[in-house]
Amino acid sequence: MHYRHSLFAGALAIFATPALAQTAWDMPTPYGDAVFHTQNIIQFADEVRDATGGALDITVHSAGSLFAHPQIKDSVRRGLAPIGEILMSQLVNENPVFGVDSIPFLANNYDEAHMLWGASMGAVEAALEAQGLTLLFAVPWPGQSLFLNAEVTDPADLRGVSFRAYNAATERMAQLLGMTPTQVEAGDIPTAFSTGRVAAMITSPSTGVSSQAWDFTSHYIDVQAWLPKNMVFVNTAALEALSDDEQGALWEAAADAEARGWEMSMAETDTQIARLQEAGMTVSTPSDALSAALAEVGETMTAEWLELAGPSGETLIDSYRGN
Ligand code: PCA
Repeated sequence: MHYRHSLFAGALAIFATPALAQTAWDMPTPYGDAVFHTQNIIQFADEVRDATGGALDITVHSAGSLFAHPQIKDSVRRGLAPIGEILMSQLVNENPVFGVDSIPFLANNYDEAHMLWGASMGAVEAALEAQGLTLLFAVPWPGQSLFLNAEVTDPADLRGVSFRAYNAATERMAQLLGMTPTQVEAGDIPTAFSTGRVAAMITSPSTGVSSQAWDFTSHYIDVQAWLPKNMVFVNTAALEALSDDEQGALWEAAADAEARGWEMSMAETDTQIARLQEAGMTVSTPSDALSAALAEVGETMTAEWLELAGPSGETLIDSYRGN
């Protein structure tokens, strides 16, 4: 009797503790812990935890450890995870607006990337909203540049090279340059090179450093052709199940993470190029012939995107260029 009574008292004490109102969220993300996007998100989760006194506790599962990158969006849509991060252009097949940040030379510096985001954010939000998802924030990678095994000044030397792609746009770019593309997730880059599946890639100096590109490529050509974004989004029903205070804390931490992420990205561009050079890579600017070939690819891909996106795409590009 006495024993049962004390158990009951213990249960009452537990129910009286406010910590029981805790919400634990698992957050799948695609990239490794050393990547600035992941570090930014870990800080975001810390800020949400602090601001809510531990009531909203987000655990970051990086490097595709909870869901693989191609599964993260649907996992959040279906409520298997309440929140997640992906490369936005991964969804271009659903809606062209998701891929507007991956067209070569449409917006290839931070000011232009920011203006393009201003012109496209509303359409991205609406496309997510239609799936029961709410956009929290987006952060660009540094400019995308070439990693090669030899010095290339003549674009004809790219023909036939096996090329690591990470979305539809990088695949299309490779085709237009006569290369052979293969889709490879960032975490699999070193293996794809070491097993000979690919011999070249275009990515940020950040991903060059996190994949230790100097182990399998010798030349970095600084083209900085576009700044693709990662986006963080939440299942709208899960968001609405939070208290008003928790929702407020989440939005405030998201705004901070967006501002901090853009700063981190800008700061990374030069420091990570320097690290590639320190590790022994030859860093150069593109030859005139290579620049011209890449610019032509950019024009072709802009036209193709406009055709795919139709009148709303045209309005978006006009509003971006009018900025
Ligand atoms: N890194 C990611 C996407 C863009 C980037 O800079 C990758 O290479 O997969």
